[in-house]
Formats: sequence, C-alpha cells, structure tokens
Amino acid sequence: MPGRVVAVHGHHFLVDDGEGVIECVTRGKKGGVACGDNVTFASTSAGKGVIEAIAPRRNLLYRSDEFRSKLLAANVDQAAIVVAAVPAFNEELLIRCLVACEVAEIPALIVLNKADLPETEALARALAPYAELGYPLLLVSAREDVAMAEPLRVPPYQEGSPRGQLAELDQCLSDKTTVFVGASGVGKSTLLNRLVPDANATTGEISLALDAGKHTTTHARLFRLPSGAGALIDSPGMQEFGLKHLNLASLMAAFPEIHSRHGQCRFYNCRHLKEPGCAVLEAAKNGAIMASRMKVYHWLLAGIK
Ligand SMILES: Nc1nc2c(ncn2[C@@H]2O[C@H](COP(=O)(O)OP(=O)(O)OP(=O)(O)O)[C@@H](O)[C@H]2O)c(=O)[nH]1
Ligand SMILES: [Mg+2]
Ligand SMILES: [Zn+2]
Repeated sequence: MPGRVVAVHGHHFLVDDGEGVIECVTRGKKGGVACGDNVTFASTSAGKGVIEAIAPRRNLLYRSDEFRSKLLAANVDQAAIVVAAVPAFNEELLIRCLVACEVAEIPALIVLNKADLPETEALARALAPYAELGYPLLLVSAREDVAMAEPLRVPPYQEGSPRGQLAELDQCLSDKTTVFVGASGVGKSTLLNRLVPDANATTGEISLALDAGKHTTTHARLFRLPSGAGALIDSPGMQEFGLKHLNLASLMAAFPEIHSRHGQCRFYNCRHLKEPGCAVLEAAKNGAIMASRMKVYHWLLAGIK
C-alpha cells in the first residue's frame, strides 16, 4: 500500500496512507527513510506495518559528516530557513543551509522571526543583501502575545502590518510542501503552531541566561496546512550543518554571486582562492560580495579534496 512518511523517530516511521497513520519499521537495515518520502508498506497488524520500498525522490535535503548523513526532508517544494536575533544569530549556519538547498535544487527563503524583539532590527539590515541574492526575506513575529517593542521600519517591514509578514508567509506556503530548518530556538515550532493551529508542536522556552536554545523538537514531522494541499515539515534545530557531500562543481554552483561571475576570471578553472585576475576576489574586495559568504565559501573549498 502507498503512503507518505509524516514522522521519523529513529528507526520508527509514521506513514500516512490518506485514511490514517500507520506505525512502520523498515525491513533489515534499510535506513535512509526521510520525512516526506513516498513509500509502499505492508501492514503487519492493526496500525502497524513494514516499509517495503521508497519511491524515487524529487529531491532530498540532508546534512552529512564523515560518518553519516542526516536526512531532513524529501520531496519538498521549498525550504524556509528560519533565523532570529535571539539566541545569537549564526550566519555560517544560514549560509550552509542555503548551500545545501542549492545543491539539492530546493528553492530557499529566509524567515526572520521575532520581529517583536528590538535586537531584530540590526539583523534585518544585515540580511538585506540576501534578498538581493535572490532569497526572499520575510520578517515575522510568531508570537501574538508579546508586544512589539517598536515597529521595525527596515525592509522588508511594511507599514500597516504590525505583526510583520505572517500573511505573506502564509501565502508563500499555500499548496506547497515546505520544510522549516534552522538553529534551535529560532521559533520554527512556534511558527508552525501559528500556521497550523492544531499542530501543537512542542515549543520550548529558551535559556536566555545561557543564550543557547534548548532542543525541543526531537524529530521531523509533517503537518498538512489547514487550507489546500500544502504541508509543513518541522525539523529539530541544529547547531551545525555538515556538507561533506559537496563536490567542487556543486560548491561553485551553490553561491549565486560566484556562479554569476563564471567566465569572468582570468583562468577558466579559477577556484577564486588567490588566483591573479580573479573576478570573484575582486568583487569581494570592493564589497560586491559579502565577506561572510566569501569566508564560508573558502572554508567549504578547503574541505573538498
Ligand atoms: N519574542 C518572541 N519569541 C518567540 C517568537 N517565536 C518563538 N519565540 C520563542 O522562542 C523560543 C523557542 O521557540 P521554538 O518554536 O521552540 O523554537 P524552535 O526553532 O522550534 O527550536 P527547536 O525545536 O529546538 O529547533 C520559545 O520560547 C518561543 O516562545 C517570536 O516571534 N517572538
Ligand atoms: Mg521546534
Ligand atoms: Zn576566480
């Protein structure tokens, strides 16, 4: 019987067959089942089954280190990378998430949450160049119960939408399968609860004293949007995003600002490291490419051999 994987708990999977949710395991050491996978399963007893096969995937978002891959979501239309000023913003993590999306050919948007916090203003300004790179940037507040310190007047804030762009986000999500990814504590599950009121995903209080998020979501879970055919996948927060699966060609293509300068360097096989006549390094020097992005590009390049 066919179904879609809607939750992954270690080696247990919840499969939605359209009528209900079946608790499944895999036969043998298949592993590698992702939230969002289309599978066929055989039922073993009431409400239980075994996954027999995974249908070919449209795409797969995952992270990887030397030892293993961690699958985040399969068959999605887009990824919403959720960021916030509190706990402390991690730009390297954002860049790595964007690279992973580019490699998987999954369109990415950036959701800057916690618009109600005064710290968010500076971050909104710092993120503006990402919108210029082509990643839609939305500024929202997932919490209706907290007062806005002062409406932020930086783009993408719009006059007359005091809670930020929740309506725009809602529109972006409609009829699509979207995966929420990002650091722990940025508000992915709180946003999900706003958008899917009966999701009741566990949200956690962050320890402000430690300025560190607590991992409250422990497994990926797919929820249907109340309107239409869309779905949202909530995923556990991460501290780092391993990209061991990158190769040179995919790295070169993963940075739009580097890719668009292809062919402008003196050497056709330029790696934009310290070659003379490099158009990318020149652009970085005069500020046309963000220093933070260039730094992460060089780190990722150093990791490929
Ligand atoms: N002030 C403010 N707090 C928020 C907002 N959104 C979420 N929070 C708070 O941030 C904390 C973390 O929220 P979660 O939704 O659990 O964060 P998460 O990204 O799901 O975290 P993980 O599950 O660990 O990945 C909670 O205390 C939320 O109440 C917001 O828009 N404004
Ligand atoms: Mg969560
Ligand atoms: Zn170059």
